[in-house]
Amino acid sequence: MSISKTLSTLSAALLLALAAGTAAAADKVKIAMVVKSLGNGFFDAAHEGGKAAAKELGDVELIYTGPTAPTAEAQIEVINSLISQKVDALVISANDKDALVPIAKRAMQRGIKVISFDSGIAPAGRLMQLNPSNNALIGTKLAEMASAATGGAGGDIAILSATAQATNQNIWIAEMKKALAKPEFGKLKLVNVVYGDDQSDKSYREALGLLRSNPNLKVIVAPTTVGIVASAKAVADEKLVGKVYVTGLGLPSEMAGHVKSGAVKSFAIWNPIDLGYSATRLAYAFVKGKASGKQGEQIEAGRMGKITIEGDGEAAMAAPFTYDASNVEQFAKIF
Ligand code: RAM
Repeated sequence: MSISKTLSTLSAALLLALAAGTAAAADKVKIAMVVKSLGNGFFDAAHEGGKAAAKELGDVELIYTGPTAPTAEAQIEVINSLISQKVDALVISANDKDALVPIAKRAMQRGIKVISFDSGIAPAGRLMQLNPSNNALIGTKLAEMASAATGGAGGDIAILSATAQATNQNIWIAEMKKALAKPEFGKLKLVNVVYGDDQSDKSYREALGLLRSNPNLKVIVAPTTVGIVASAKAVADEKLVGKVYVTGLGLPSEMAGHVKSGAVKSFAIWNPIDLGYSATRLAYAFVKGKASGKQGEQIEAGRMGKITIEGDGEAAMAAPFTYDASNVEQFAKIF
């Protein structure tokens, strides 16, 4: 075979391979996971789960994205661009349940399946919401851990949350307040709620503010993985370990050192990898016409089994798991 013939055979083969590659990409189900903000370890773990689901399904292209700061405005911009890219599904952790409704509706009008997970969009703007756990259970858990941190003695407690608009934190705080109204938590007094916006530096400054303006503070409860780390750091830096305890929702990988230092006795979380995995699986089922979001529906979610849609188009995963000095190191290797 002449050199030129060999070359043209080669380039023809190359073109065929390229064409096949493009076709395969075009046939793929495009699922975009839009998180509250990038650079948050919790969402990195959810992304891991999403990638595992995409790999198992085989025909999924997973796009992982979100704004740099957790605002609804920035998230709307991201979603707008995903609509232009003609994704098949959006899996959103919302920075504001109401502000995202119009853009989510626009996406749905164009045939894009929109579901929310972690932090929900209001029912009009999504086909379903996947909660990591039962909301009341999370609220009670937060109150229980705060009480345990005081050794049952009670005293002043404060909450350091994410953004003031975060759907999930606001629901959990409301549920925690309901729990605190019960006689068994009568010795705990909630003195303040502040917002660190899921930014490490702002959360740290807010935690310092709480410590300095409440000299009798016994516990900071941070129902956010960003806020809990910043609070523990503030307690350590202010040399208040043993006097003020931090608890809330955190990642074992980010909390192990603070449990060791004594700033944190216990904290809780669910598996964020499973959450991202399930949300991706659910989005796929909607795209494939295997789910509609109606109450009672059971949706196939791979290794997580079937997920059942309850009232308001919501579904919930497992109970939060508690971590302390006895198990935090072991789980720190996973998430
Ligand atoms: C932060 C985010 C997320 C929340 C966790 C517990 O990472 O606010 O939405 O679910 O904390």
